[in-house]
Amino acid sequence: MSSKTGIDQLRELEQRFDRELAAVVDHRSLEDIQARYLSRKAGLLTLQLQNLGKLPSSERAEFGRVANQVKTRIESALGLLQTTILEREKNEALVRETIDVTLPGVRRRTGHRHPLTIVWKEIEDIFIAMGYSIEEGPEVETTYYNFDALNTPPAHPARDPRDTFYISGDVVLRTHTSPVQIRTMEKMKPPVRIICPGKVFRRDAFDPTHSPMFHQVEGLLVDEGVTFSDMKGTLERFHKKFFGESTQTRLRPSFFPFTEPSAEVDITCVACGGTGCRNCKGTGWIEVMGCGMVHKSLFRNVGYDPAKYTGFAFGGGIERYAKLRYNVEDLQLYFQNDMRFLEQF
Ligand code: 2NM
Repeated sequence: MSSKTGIDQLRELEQRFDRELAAVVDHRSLEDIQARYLSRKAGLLTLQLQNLGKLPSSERAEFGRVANQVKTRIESALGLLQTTILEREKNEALVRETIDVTLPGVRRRTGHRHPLTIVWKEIEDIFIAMGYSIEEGPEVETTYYNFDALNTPPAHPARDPRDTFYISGDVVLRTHTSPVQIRTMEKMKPPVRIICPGKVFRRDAFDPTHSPMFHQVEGLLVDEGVTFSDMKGTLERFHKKFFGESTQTRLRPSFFPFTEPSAEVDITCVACGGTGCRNCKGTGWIEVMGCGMVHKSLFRNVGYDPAKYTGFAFGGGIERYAKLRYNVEDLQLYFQNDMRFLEQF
């Protein structure tokens, strides 16, 4: 190979490099051309430089000089372009990735408790503070736990399939949470202090005052020497905690199969404080729950000695307490899950 040809090839390579350099637009194509010409193993210029050893010694100096010139040109052209490209790409990235920190954020809608759950937990907390514990049980019950053990006679109207959901002849959807209290008494000896909240089912069509499913809280306290006045004091304390210290509680005689004596529980009207208004139909009182001294036959059914123990029980609807707390009349609102309603609590 003559040095003329070798130097010509160097010059051709240089021109080819200039053409290809013009097509370099980003760091990727820059890295490509860098490798193509300068790669230590297979770069086009590197290969040319290997020709040096094949030249006659008289021509080596000239070839070497031109080769160095070309190499320096290529390296500095690439270095210059690299600075330009990196700078441009950095600026492009800055523009592309700019975040306007003054834009309003995406508002996350956080959930919260359902109004019935708020009231449910509040009732639980008041009784927990008085030493009660929470007991829950099955929503599908046998007629034994839902009726028989609770002293409800075989012909009692509550057993009518038009009022109670029957799964089979002796299995029902519980109509109250009292079966949980029977189950608890079967499990533990007195003293018993429990609250049983949960879903209950009655065969009613949905309307503003009825629902086939609603919620109850029932309470039970059994020990030696428990009296009717213990019951009244407990319910009074509960209502003062829930509705405010000025709330009064009164009992009126009533009847339930599972308690004797039994009473309806009224509180002074939450709207007028007892003076009489539309809310309480002018009476000053609002009925909130039922209560009574646990019937001896229940104690016999669970193996407690009725001569040794007495107890009181009470039960009320969570929806009723929610209605009085939030002044929401229409029962259906609690179950339709309309966000416009739920968001208000
Ligand atoms: C009421 C009214 C009166 C009651 C009775 C029992 C128990 F523990 F004997 F099973 N639980 N709840 C009861 C008593 C419920 O609701 C209106």
